[in-house]
Amino acid sequence: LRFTSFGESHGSTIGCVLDGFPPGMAITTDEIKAELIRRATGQSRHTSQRKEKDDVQIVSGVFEGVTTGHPIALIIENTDARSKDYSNIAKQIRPGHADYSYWKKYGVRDYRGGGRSSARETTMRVAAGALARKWLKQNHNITITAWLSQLGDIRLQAGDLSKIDQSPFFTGEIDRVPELDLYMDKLRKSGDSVGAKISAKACQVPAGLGEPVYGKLDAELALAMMSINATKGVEIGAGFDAVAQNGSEHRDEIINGEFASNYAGGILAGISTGQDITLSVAFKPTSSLRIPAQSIDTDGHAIEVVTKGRHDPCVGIRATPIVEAMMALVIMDHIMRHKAQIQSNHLNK
Ligand code: EPS
Repeated sequence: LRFTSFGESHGSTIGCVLDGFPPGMAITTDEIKAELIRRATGQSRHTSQRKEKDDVQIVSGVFEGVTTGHPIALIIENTDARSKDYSNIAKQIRPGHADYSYWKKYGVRDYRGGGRSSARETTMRVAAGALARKWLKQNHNITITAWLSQLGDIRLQAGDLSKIDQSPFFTGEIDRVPELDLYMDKLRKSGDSVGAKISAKACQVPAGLGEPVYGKLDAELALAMMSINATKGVEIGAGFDAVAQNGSEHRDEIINGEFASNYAGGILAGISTGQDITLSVAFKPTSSLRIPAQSIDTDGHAIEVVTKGRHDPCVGIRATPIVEAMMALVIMDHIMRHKAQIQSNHLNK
């Protein structure tokens, strides 16, 4: 399975190609849109107020509502970009933003929004992930759920994960939504931003996915998560907590044929064990702020930057469906690779 996206936050269109998807799965734009809405801006007061329709078009790889096995191409028009909001920073570098490293690498400044580095790009990951999630559920009964496990310094338990879509926070601790509302309202008024941690689990994943050295399942999940904009860290299973554990605690004992714990996060030596695959992802605070900051312009002069436009005080909250989508794409890819190697002796005659 190969996935790539194209388009910038303020370009005419964003899109993706998902190549290698198996033929024969029914899919509609409504099913994809149902996932896109979960990630979209403008759904609550706690996100960017940019109002994109996110009307997805399937332009290749689906005929009469069914995947054909050819590359699946999806596109979405950008309908609510306001590039003039960024004219004041046309030559300015926002500290903590891709502005700096893109400028150093390419020497070309596309100041319209975040360009390729914008969370806008993640729309296409969720669109492609909608197909992968459906395929995983339909063919292998695999479900993937992510939730907000930390907002700034507020730590959250998984709670009742059937309720994560009942609030804009993707929290299973639905009783704590007023506390989160209050926190975000205060933050927004201050003009500042904050980070977030998203945790996720994939259930019913069979044992044996992944490769032992190169192409480890955990390495590829980590790569997929790190490729999401604003990601700063990924943990598999116990993650960094494993540092303070003893081996006698961390090893997941097998009692009467059942694992007694899951500190490994469902992956041992790069290969799935059949337990739930668990991971967490750290998202940094958004760097586009109306609070003034010291920086430079593209001529190297010292300046003070103030960013206008519509931004997320915590882009990590909206990352929940993106984490689910990336997890789905990686696990689906590994199922297909596993079958190619392990079941290739049994071709139909
Ligand atoms: C983003 C900045 C804002 C967000 C955008 C992500 O866009 P703009 O530059 O137009 O103000 O609205 O998010 C989306 C449009 C989206 O669909 O996720 C950023 O800098 O990451």
